[in-house]
Amino acid sequence: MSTEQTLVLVKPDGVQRGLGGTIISRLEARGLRIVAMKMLQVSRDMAMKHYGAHQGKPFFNGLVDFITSGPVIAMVLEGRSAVEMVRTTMGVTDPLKAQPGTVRGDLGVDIGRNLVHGSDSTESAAQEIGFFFSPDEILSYERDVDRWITES
Ligand code: IDP
Ligand code: MG
Repeated sequence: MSTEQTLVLVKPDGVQRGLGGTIISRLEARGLRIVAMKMLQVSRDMAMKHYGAHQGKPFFNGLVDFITSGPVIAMVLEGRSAVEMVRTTMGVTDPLKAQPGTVRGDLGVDIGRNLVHGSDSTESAAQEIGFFFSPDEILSYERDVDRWITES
């Protein structure tokens, strides 16, 4: 039950479909605090690093093409159990199998166009945050509302 940081990307399909605000709203509404955010176009080099664990899989080249195909919105979100909070709010990888009520389950249909990325562990979050943000881009602040989101 500790405070964590996680990396979230609204992928190029989310930006193109005008779903950036919707996706960010759903995460904010769960109480997560945005501590860094920017828009950028991911380079192939960055994509290979970010998705390094998938190198060699049949979908890897398509995944790199996709994630570099247009601007993304990158964010660091912070909060209690932030990694799991983001993963459950996103839904499972394949939108067809994702539960209604999740971003992917409500808004997606294709595993190769699943709208959003969220780190899968605190270890990968630390690594991915380092790919996308320098330490001085990550803010540290509290909100009065935080005491209404978690008991302690
Ligand atoms: P995750 O995004 O839910 O963590 P991962 O297994 O880490 O899912 O896969 C990374 C990304 O690779 C997925 O979000 C999706 O965009 C893409 N991907 C994964 N499996 C497939 C597949 O079977 N076909 C096409 N793309 C895939
Ligand atoms: Mg993953």
